[in-house]
Amino acid sequence: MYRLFSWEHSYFSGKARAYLRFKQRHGALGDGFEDILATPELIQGLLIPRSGSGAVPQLQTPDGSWVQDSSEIIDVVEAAHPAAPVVPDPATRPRQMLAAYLLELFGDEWMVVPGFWERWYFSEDGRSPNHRGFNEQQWGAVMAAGAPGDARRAAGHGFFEAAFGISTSRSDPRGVYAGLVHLGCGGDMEFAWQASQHRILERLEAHFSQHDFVLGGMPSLADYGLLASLYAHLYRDAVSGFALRTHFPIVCEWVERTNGEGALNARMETQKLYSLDDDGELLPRVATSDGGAWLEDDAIPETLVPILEIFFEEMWPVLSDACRVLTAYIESDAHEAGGEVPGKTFTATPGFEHLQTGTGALTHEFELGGLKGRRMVVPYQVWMLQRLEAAIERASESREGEQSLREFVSGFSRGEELLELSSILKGCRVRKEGALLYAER
Ligand SMILES: N[C@@H](CCC(=O)N[C@@H](CS)C(=O)NCC(=O)O)C(=O)O
Repeated sequence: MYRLFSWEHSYFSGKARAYLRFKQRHGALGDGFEDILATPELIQGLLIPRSGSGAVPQLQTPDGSWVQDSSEIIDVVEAAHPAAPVVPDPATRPRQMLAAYLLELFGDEWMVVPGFWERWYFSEDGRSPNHRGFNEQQWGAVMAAGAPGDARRAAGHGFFEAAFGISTSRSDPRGVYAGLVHLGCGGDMEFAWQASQHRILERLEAHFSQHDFVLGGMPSLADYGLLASLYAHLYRDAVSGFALRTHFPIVCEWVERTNGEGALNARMETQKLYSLDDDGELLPRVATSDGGAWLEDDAIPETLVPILEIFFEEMWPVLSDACRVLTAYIESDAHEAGGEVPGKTFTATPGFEHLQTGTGALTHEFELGGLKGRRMVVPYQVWMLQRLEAAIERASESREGEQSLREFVSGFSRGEELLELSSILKGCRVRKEGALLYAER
């Protein structure tokens, strides 16, 4: 059996868990998986010694090896269990493949900023509405699992002060509050990120009004990437959860469907809807849209295009500039050939703060909603682009595949640059070993 070590309130845990539930529901995960609450005792005594990192989610495979980062978890499980695939085959569905990887990247590494911000903004002193109590409870439920309720809540409360200095979040940002600044979500920029998120949600509401999942009637990698932001932060957290349910009820229904729990009304791809035949007997039919499948002929749903447009408008310029900045750093004397580069996303990586904060060599200017900000370069995003590059190469092995992709991306702002990924990544390729990333050069 697989073991997933996760938290209910963790961004990337929601993505990995929903994906594993999908494979399990389809009988495509061998003996299945156990979802294990990653308490501090397990993190200190098991995860860190075995995998070198305390981040969640982490997956222990039946042979005892450890896998981390939700995308690598999905890659490893897809390779071991190819039935009920979540990644469209690049050879036969190149456009859907591209959309799936792009929206995974967008959900994981762009929507993370406003999702992360909403959790901590509405937990600050003096904010109204305020979900600090709920947030203390959900963190305390991990930190003091099994203790009485008041002790769990107190554990969350104490941790927020000790680790994040929550009462001085504006004057002396630490922990998560420092992370938001590193990600370019400090000062004026925070409302630009919120506006970006609202625009995405409006377009998702329109899309899910027509299709039950991103690519039709069956989930794909894109749904799990988007769920990272949508589940733990925007759906579960109290203030954002109220707003999501109130303004974007169809997106909420998709969250329940994709999360795969408490979803009877929302319907799942393994569920049947019934009507009655002439004899009053139950007559089953597929419960999800589009005949319960991805659209045929590698079609991209019309309502998905406006969402991809936001990726190309907002995120792609930042990603391509980040590649340029990382390349310059790797070529500089500050970097030792083949040495480590910063890792995960939420804050600057310990040991790399001087590079990833302020005007350090691994920071760059970016634009959002007409405002200019500064943020850190996140080499993990380069690793994600390398996965996309490999899939584009497979899709481009045939002339038709290459042409189909070219026509598709040419409809987006700077879209054709994606077909030049190899030259963009040439100077900044990274190698991933568990939690750590190393430059190839
Ligand atoms: N890119 C990773 C991110 C993992 C991650 O950053 N996890 C967060 C919680 S969602 C975490 O564990 N942070 C605490 C830590 O890194 O020790 C993924 O896709 O899984």
